Amino acid sequence: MTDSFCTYETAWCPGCGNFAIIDCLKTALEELGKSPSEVLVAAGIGQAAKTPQYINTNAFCGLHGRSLPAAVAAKIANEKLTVVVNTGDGDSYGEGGNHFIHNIRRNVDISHFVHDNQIYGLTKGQASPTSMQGLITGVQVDGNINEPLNPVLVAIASGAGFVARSFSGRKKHLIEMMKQAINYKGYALVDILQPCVSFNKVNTFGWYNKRVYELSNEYDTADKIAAMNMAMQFGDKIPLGVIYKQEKPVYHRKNKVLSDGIPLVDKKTNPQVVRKLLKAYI
Ligand SMILES: Cc1ncc(C[n+]2csc(CCOP(=O)(O)OP(=O)(O)O)c2C)c(N)n1
Ligand code: SF4
Repeated sequence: MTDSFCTYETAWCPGCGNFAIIDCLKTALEELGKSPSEVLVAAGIGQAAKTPQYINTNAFCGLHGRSLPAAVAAKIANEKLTVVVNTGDGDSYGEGGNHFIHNIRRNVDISHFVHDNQIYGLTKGQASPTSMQGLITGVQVDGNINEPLNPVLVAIASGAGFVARSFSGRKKHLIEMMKQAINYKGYALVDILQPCVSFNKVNTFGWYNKRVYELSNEYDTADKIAAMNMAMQFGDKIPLGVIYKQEKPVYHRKNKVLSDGIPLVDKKTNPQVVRKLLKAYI
């Protein structure tokens, strides 16, 4: 890996899965031949959401759960930008859960990399939407009573065209998933299993490592029902890989104004039309 995307000192705990994920992101971008100015990394709030601060690209750090609206807006304005959202399971599936579902329907061409440590790391270990039932935390002292959300299943059921899972402990696999997601034309989710060494003492590196396995080349990524069954496998065995893939029309081709291929930022605006519009509101 070269250092075109830089290496910064971080505030993450030693041993956190975030280190491997950011390394993989930099490698994936480099291997795809991207330069820092061509890329936007967006995030909400959390430990994973600090990623844009530790990588040399354009960055957006926004409100909790609001990384997707900003990311899709940036992509709509400038189709040439490679837009990657890197944020946590709480931020993406909890606070940002509504955006998660509805941006799948829009199918803007962005990649969404969720650092899924099954806990709220930044706020010191409360249960997140993907926390296992029974998980004891500082707040859920008798164990988490809620059932976990299955983000991979939700994404497939909501109509996402590219849905994958990887693990921060399998860097080669993760780089490949990131590259495929970035190259996919449309909304692409990679749910990335990641240990939080400080606050999730159950779903550790060893816990994931014992369970994960990579899908074989024979697995048919186009079969939606098979993909939903595969997505439901999350226990003693956890499949990694592209779980579902289907080509779909992207937002830019569906939208009349954008479908001419000229990025919004490069379009010429007629000042007379703008003046008329403004006058209508005065
Ligand atoms: C609207 C709102 N609710 C709650 C918080 C508090 N908060 C900040 S980060 C966070 C959890 C982040 O968890 P996750 O997205 O899983 O990321 P991690 O820190 O584990 O990487 C919470 C609950 C907040 N800042 N804003
Ligand atoms: S609290 Fe957890 S998620 Fe946050 S930096 Fe430490 S190990 Fe990583």
